[in-house]
Amino acid sequence: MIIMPDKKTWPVSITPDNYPEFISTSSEHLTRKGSDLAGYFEEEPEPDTVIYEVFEAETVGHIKMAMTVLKPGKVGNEFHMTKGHFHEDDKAGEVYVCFKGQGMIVMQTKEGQTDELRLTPGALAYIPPGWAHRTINTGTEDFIMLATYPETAGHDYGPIQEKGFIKRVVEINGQVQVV
Ligand code: M6P
Ligand code: ZN
Repeated sequence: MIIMPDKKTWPVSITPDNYPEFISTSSEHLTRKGSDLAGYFEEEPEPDTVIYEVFEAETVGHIKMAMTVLKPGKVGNEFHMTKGHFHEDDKAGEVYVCFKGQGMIVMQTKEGQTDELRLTPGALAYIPPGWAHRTINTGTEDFIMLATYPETAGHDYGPIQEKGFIKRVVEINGQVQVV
C-alpha cells in the first residue's frame, strides 16, 4: 500500500498501519544525536547516541508535516526528549498525532505558564500559538508522532536553548515524574 502516489498533491490518509511509509517516502531527514543536544539535559548525553529523527514530507501550500521518531532511553534520570522550540510566528499553532509509544508533550509560554499532556497512540494534542513545545519519550519503545503546522511558523530555539523548560520529565523510583 503506497500512501503517497504523488505526495505533494494527492490526498493521503496516514494510519497506524501505513505510517512507516510516511517515513520511507519523506523528503527531508534530520538526525539529532547527543552531541546536538549538549546543554539540554542536566547531565551530558553520549555524543554519538541517536536521540531522535525527524522526517519531513514534501508538501505544497500552507501546511507542513513532520514525523518525529524519538528513541527510548534516559540521560541520567531524564527521559529522551526533543530540543523544543517556540514558533517565530506567534500566531502559529501546531497539532500532534501520536502513532506509537508512550510519551509526553511539555509546553510553556514566555510569561511562564506551563502545561503537559500525556500522549498515547491515537491521541491528538493541540499546541496553541505562543506555547513552546517539547516531546518526551517516557516508554521503552520508539515514540512516534506526526506534527502539522503552518509553513510560515519558523523554529525559534533560542529561549529554550538558553534557559531550558521550567519542567523536566524524569524517572524517580521507577515512576514518570514532572518536576
Ligand atoms: C515535530 C515538529 C517539528 C520539529 C520536531 C523536532 O516534528 O514540531 O517542527 O522540528 O518535532 O523538534 P525540535 O525541532 O524542537 O527538535
Ligand atoms: Zn513547532
